[in-house]
Amino acid sequence: MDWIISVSSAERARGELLPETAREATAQFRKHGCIVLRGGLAPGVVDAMHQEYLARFGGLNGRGMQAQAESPPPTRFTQVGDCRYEITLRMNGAFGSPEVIANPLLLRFLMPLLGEDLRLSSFTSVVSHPGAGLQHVHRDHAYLYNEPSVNQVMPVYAVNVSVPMIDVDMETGPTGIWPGSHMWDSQTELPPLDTVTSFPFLRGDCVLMDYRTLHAGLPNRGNRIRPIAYLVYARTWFFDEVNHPMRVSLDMRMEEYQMLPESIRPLLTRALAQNMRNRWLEVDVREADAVRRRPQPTSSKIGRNELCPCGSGKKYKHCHGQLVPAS
Ligand SMILES: O=C(O)CCC(=O)C(=O)O
Repeated sequence: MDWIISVSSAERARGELLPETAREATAQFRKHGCIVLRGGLAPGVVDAMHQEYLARFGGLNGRGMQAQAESPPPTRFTQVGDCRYEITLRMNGAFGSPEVIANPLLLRFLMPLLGEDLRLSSFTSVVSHPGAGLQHVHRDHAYLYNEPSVNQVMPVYAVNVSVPMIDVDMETGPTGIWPGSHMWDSQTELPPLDTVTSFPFLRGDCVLMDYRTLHAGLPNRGNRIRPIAYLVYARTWFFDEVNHPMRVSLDMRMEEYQMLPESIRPLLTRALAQNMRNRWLEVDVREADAVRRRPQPTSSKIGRNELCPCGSGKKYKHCHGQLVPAS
């Protein structure tokens, strides 16, 4: 397959593809709406992500995931298929490493496609548990314009980077992809399932997909839990308002944001904005609480020297509070 591009350890160490590799990868991405950068991440980085995943969520079986997804918001879990769950990842530990969220090789590849000022739009994981069925075939986002002629020439506006945290063989179920579907005229017509392209994912793969490319999680017929991390990068003007309605799409605390190198903070401004919004909610809750605790007046009696409540501007004693002489 011409869209699986091998990344050498020298390119990885330099944090940049060789110019001819980058040219080839960009051409394939534009044509197919997807590529694999095989070896894009070092095995140690991916293994650390998997360890972090296990430490946080390894104790949850399918039923535990289901209960989390059904609990009232806020929750970081959403069901996205049968025995398949999407989880917003808190960006700390291995999931907060600049090597993962702001990987130089990936960013240098993405900048010509999305602009130098691209933004991280979401960071989640989709996990399929043994027994997961075939997911519905979908695009991550609808076309921005309905006119087919526009979509044909519309450049990419968001890229989903999947990072499998384990080697995913065909039994465990990788993601099936329909190359070229980002440019199809109709966005309602779904292709026959037997036209899907699928292949095992390896640790270290970065599977890049145009947000318009059709794909579906394949069934998990094995006995391993299969977590894949998803980093979505977008043009500055594109905001995804469909995929994370009941949860945050980026979860990074202020102290973690402030520890990031200055140079990558612009990439993460949306994490900062979501964090700020949470802080305002906390302020709202604190203020409402303070009002509730404030001592309430015990009597509604009006003092004689206070303004009359009728709005006349006179003192109460000279207005409605005048003493009526005893007859
Ligand atoms: O589980 C997978 O392989 C794909 C998941 C996915 O595309 C989604 O949930 O949007």
